[in-house]
Amino acid sequence: MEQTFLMVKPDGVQRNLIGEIVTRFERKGFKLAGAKLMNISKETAEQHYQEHNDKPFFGELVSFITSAPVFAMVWEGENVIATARQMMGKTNPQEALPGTIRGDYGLTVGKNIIHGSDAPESAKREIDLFFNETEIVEFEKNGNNWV
Ligand code: 3AN
Repeated sequence: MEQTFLMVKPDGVQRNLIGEIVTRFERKGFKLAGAKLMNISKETAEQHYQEHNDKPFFGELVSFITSAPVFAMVWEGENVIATARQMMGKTNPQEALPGTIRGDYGLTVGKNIIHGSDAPESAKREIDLFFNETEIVEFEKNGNNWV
């Protein structure tokens, strides 16, 4: 089953949006396979954003993402990579549609609440960067047995 890496960025954590964001993906039907609140080191941040290392905002990006804890997650489900990106909305919250996470809660491109992998290759790379094998849980979900 497809997996993606999603992360509530420091602004989302500080604004108490972890629960809201987790709820959206749970209710959509995706399965949480791993999650942790963590501080990101400068080295990990630079690796994570390696494709932007020639951009003028690279320094800002790294200092923001390392400025306070993030909530890192692995989510699983059919087409989860592309669907999660749709649910996040466009990178610039001013262009993100209402109903999307960035459309509903974001104001600026620098602080846009959430990160999500954009392709299978980046999903694998980012999951491996943030999680070790023991932190990703394989389990059956059969909710009716629990009520
Ligand atoms: P996305 O997060 O939607 O995949 P990317 O990969 O183009 O967007 O950009 C990575 C992150 O870099 C964005 N989440 C955003 O926080 C930041 N970013 C993108 N463009 C700018 C910009 N022009 N100025 C400042 N930060 C930016």
